[in-house]
Amino acid sequence: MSSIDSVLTETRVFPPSDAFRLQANVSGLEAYHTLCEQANNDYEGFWGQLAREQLSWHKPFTQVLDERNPPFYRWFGDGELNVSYNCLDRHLPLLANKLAIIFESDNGTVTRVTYAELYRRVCQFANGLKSLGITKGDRVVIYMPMSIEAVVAMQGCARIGAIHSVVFGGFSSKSLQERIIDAKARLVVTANEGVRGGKLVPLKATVDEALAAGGCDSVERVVVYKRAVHEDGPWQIGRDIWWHDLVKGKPEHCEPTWVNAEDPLFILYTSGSTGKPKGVQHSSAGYLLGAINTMRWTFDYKPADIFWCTADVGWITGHSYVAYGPLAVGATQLIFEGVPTYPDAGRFWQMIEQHKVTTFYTAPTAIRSLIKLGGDLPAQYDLSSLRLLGTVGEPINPEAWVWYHEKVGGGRCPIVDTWWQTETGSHMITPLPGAVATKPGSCTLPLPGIQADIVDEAGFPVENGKGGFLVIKRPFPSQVRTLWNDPERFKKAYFPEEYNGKYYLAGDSAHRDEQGYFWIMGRIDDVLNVSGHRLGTMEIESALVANPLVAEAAVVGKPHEIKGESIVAFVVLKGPRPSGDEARQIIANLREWVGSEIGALAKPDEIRFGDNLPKTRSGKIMRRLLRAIAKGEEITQDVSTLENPAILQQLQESV
Ligand code: 6R9
Repeated sequence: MSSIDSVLTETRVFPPSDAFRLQANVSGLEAYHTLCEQANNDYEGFWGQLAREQLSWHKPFTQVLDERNPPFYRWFGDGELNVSYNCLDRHLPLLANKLAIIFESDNGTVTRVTYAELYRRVCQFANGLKSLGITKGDRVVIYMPMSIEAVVAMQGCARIGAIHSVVFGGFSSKSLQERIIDAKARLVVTANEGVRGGKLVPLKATVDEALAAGGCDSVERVVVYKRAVHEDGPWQIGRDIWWHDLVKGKPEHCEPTWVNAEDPLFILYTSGSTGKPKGVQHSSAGYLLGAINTMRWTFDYKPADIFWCTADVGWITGHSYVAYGPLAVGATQLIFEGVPTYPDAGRFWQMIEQHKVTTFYTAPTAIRSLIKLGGDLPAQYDLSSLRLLGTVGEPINPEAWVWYHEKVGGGRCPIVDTWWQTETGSHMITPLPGAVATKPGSCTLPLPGIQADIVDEAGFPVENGKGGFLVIKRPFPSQVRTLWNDPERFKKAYFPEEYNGKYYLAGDSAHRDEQGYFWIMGRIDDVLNVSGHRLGTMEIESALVANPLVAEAAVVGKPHEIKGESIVAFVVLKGPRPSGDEARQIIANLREWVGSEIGALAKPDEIRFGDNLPKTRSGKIMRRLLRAIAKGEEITQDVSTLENPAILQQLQESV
């Protein structure tokens, strides 16, 4: 379904309606071009002005961009501010009683929190952190369910200058342990449990397991939010502390710790093409500026909006468009604990109706699964409050786009297909909904000030219609600053020598059409995109090989109707190649194994056994052949360099 061909032949164009354009923050194509020109003519002036207008500074900056030590760029480098102050305090004079968060739990209970109340909660939690000795620059790992508390924990860290690293609640204890060790976290914030789709997620137990597995000596305390459903598990006196005990009696004000613009706000681990996850480090000021600009540009933010981004705070989308962006502009946002298909596939639509959501932002994989499970369900709800729709995470298939546009958006809401990454911090290529005509499947044009291009191996721009590597040619405020503990890897991974270390290499391939619209084709590295989540093939392979039965493994992606890509693993066992019931049993065990090594989202959908893997004479696994085999395609490629051609047939027959 997610075929590149269908994208290539897409010709439908949807210009913004007059009604939308006339009220838009950036109104009309000319306004967009004017902004782009301003940025091109005076790059620093453009960003500097935005940073002065959109951020509240404790100490104003005098220098916009410092490029003396590429690719370690600094933005607004002598300024001081506090991100939590920008998300809370500065709204209080006018918006104290405005709703900041409408939280809906898995079973439908709704909790509403105003800006004044959120401010109190963040301050109390920040004071709690201080009472545990956490100070500026300390790392705090957050392993939480979707909740008001998750946002409070992130904002609380920001308030005192502590660096958070949120780990998605679906990750295993092993993945959690790895991240805690790499970040040398002093504190872990978790919940006793999470609830998703009526099922309990044992978060605290997973933290216990991670910490017991060793190497986590840096962790002094574990703060546990009671999402009380169940009996409490084991408790380590002296280490574990209940959230409610921590904040009890703490002052409701906490002076923000002023930090340098470049001080890290957070680290977020993401998959790269080699085994270890990359600790993407973001700045304070530049990052927040990206989130604010895109709330205004891409989401056309208006004070009366009810904004809903369905992403979990464990991903970058949940950082920029749940924990920071909406609060920084003073929006009212909906936060949802559960899953789109519980109690049925009408849950999202029911919630949009109930809370009168105006701006809805979700992933293509969710849209595809909701089409499949209940394509007619949106019609049963009143979705007339919606005015803007968005997608993120992977290319959206034109047919899913059109369904979203018609069935959810009533043909009236623009769709912003936002291309960006953990590393870019905020949207890079996306329509401005009141300015740029959309085409189903295209993320359209770069935002003002974003110098995106498509180049060949040597760094020369490719002509329209030709595929190439997506790069960003100039530094921008919200970009990744470095990889935690690994500046060398940062340089190598993102600023290759082929481009004189100047261009940011996104790791995606793309092409442009005759109007200059960008169409993302997929990753160029060994990274899979499963349900909009990045997974390194190496990570999964390493997990498989860590199993005592496994000698060798190669993992590839295969197009999947709902998940975008599914995971196919080719495995060589140390013992003889199994068949029948024995093979089925080992497959089940290996899937569980990967689930516990990395997390359920990394479990291979398919595992095939071979006596060997197709390799070149120099011993390199020929992944393109494995990809073809996984798709059931005939092998037309040249296999003459293969050391063991006979293996191909065996793997093809091993379904
Ligand atoms: C925000 C996020 C980044 C990778 C990126 C690309 C894919 C994201 C996309 C898209 C096509 C879009 N991707 N948005 N592909 N169209 N609108 O998803 O960050 O988890 O780091 O993934 O996701 O391949 O390189 P992250």
